[in-house]
Amino acid sequence: MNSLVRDEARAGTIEVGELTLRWAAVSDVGLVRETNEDAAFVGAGSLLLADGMGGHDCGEIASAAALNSLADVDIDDLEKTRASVVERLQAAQSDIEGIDTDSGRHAGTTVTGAILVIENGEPQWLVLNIGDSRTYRLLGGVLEQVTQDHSQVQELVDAGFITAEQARVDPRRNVITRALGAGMEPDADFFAVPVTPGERLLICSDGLTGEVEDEQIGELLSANEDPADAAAALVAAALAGGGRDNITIIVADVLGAEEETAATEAADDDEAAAATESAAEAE
Ligand SMILES: [Mn+2]
Repeated sequence: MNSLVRDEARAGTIEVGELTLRWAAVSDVGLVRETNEDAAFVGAGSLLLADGMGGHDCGEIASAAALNSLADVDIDDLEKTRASVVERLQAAQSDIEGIDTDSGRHAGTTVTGAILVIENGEPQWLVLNIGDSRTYRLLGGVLEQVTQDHSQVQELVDAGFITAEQARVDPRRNVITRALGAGMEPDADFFAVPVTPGERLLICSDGLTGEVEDEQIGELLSANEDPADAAAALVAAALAGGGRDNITIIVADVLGAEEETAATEAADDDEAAAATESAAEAE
C-alpha cells in the first residue's frame, strides 16, 4: 500500500482510531503531456499529492521524492506532526536539489494534502500546501478551498487586478511563487481543520482546476456518492476540458457512524480483491 499512485486509479478504506476514511486516488497523464509528473500517496491517515516540474523525468523524480519523504512523517498532535512535516520537507528538499537536470532548470514540486492527527483527544486535519495544487473540503453541499495557491495569478487576484475565473485561463497561471525544490526554500502553509463525519476532502493538482470550474467540481462531487466514481467523473471533466496537464485527484470521505458498517464490509471485499491481485502478480 505504501507506494505512489501514478497513471492508475486506486481506492480503499482506512481506519484511524474510531474514524473510517473511504478514499479513492487517480493520477492521469492527460491528453497533451508525454509523461505524468504528478503522483499521489495515501497512507494511514495521510492523503498527499505532488505535482513535479523540471523537464524530462525530473518532475517525476521530484514529486516521488517529496511523497516518499512525507510517507515517513511521525503522526502525533498538530504541533509535533507539523514539526515532523517540516523536517521531512527539508529532507526532500536536499534530495530534489540533487536531481541532475540537463536543462539547467531546477527540479521542483508542489505538495498539498491532509494528515489526520489527534489533538486533545479530537481528530483534526493538518492540511499543508506549497505551490498551486489544492485541498478542498465539501460539507453540506458547500465546496470550500482550504489552501491558498502560491502563484502569480493568485497574487493578482488578491490585489484585485483579476478575478479567480480570469486567473484560471490567464497565460501566467503556471508561474508558481513557492515550491519544494526549484531553487526555493520549502515554506509550507499549514491549516488545522476539524474532522467532521459526512465531509469529503478533495485534493487535486492544477490539471483539474485549470480545466474545470469550482462550481462544476462541487456538482460532480455532490452527484457521485462513491469516492471512486467522483474521482473518475472529475478526471473525465478535466479531459473533456482539454486535458492539457497531468490530472491527479484524491477524494476521501469521513464516514459517520451509520455508514461505517457498510464501509467495513466493503473493506473486507477490498482485502479479498487485493489478495487475489497479489496472487495473480506472483504467477
Ligand atoms: Mn500541473
